[in-house]
Amino acid sequence: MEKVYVSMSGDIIHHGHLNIINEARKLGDVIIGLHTDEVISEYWRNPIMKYKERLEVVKNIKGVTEVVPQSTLDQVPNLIKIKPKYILHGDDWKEGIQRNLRERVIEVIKEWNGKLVEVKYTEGVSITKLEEALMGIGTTPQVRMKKLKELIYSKKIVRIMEAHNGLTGLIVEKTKIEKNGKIKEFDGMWVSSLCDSTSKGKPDIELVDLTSRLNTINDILDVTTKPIILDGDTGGKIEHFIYTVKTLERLGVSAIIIEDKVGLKKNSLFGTDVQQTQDTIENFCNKIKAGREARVTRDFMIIARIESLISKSGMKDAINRAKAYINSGADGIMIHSKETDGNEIIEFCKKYKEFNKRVPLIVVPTSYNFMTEEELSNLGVNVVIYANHLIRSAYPAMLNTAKSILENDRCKEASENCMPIKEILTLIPGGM
Ligand code: SPV
Ligand code: MG
Repeated sequence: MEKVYVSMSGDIIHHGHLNIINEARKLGDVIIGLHTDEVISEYWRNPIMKYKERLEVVKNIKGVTEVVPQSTLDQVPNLIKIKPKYILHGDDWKEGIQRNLRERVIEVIKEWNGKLVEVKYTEGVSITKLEEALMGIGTTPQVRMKKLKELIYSKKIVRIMEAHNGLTGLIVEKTKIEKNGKIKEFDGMWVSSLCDSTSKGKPDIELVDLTSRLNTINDILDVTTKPIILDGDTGGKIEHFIYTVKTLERLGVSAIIIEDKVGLKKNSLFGTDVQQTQDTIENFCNKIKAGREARVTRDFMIIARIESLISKSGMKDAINRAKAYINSGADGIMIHSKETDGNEIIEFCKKYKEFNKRVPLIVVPTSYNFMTEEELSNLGVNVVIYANHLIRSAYPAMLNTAKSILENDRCKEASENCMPIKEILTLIPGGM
């Protein structure tokens, strides 16, 4: 029998896949190159089922002779090893992100006279559509909450974007691009105190109370499935923080980040231009411990944010605090800096790498914005938060529209920069 190779992720199996396998078995012994978990998370998202589980499913499909791991998105390394006579694939990879992969296959199989057989794409079914349907069904608080930890422990770097209402939540949930053969999207949402307060027209001084913050969170929870990290400001009094943790965990928020400040909190990016007081290490450690004791599951993360570089208390203080907070049970450390050259962040990360006991490291590169995710990941950063970019880009656009109408005594000119009415009417499904 000839060898026939079919590459797949096997995470969501639909009749399109079965059709390809059926065609493949007419030509010989079907060998499935099953994408490893790393491949799937690298080019797409965290797999719903782990490799071992997917292996169980796929090897039991009628007509499958063997399943081998495929540890790159490109099937060529496996093809060189196996040298199958036939390679089967859906004919939908001629364009888009898979085009280069296809060309490489065609080139390499010439060596042993292999043949690429392209099976007609099964209309009306695609994983993207199935995923959208799943998103429509929604998620549960437990499933959503766990996702952040799973992502942190399986992805090179977790990419978080701010959301301050349902609409921005949808942008974070749904925006995808194709780049270098990979699908890129955000992994979750940051409910920033700055953006939540600003969108309510209020200053970022812990004035927007928890009830109001919870309303924002609920609006986002209603229309999304990705994990949420709440900017919890100082966390308030320990006695209050305990209740906050319980409430957030019950709702399915994945993490709260609290900063080691006391008194009237002001935004960190003011730096030393405003009076800000750091908490004592002892008191902040007690807050972390109280939060940990209050939570019901280990899936909910309490992340400690260090403000020493913001308050100019020095690197040594930042390092000491990081060690103390980790020892008190913090599930992650966020180190903040407003320096634009990134040097103090680089120094902190290098020192942090040498810690014996480490927890995930989180950064907010608003000021040192030239640094890429890859650079940060190489420094040992696990989560990058783009903390304010949706509101900062929306506000100038809205302001210009308002000014244009005043300027022109009509809305024709302003309309040119607006999305078409038809598009806004159908942006959110279910309105017709
Ligand atoms: C926020 O987004 O509210 C933050 C991050 O706390 S920063 O504004 O940089 O302090
Ligand atoms: Mg904040």
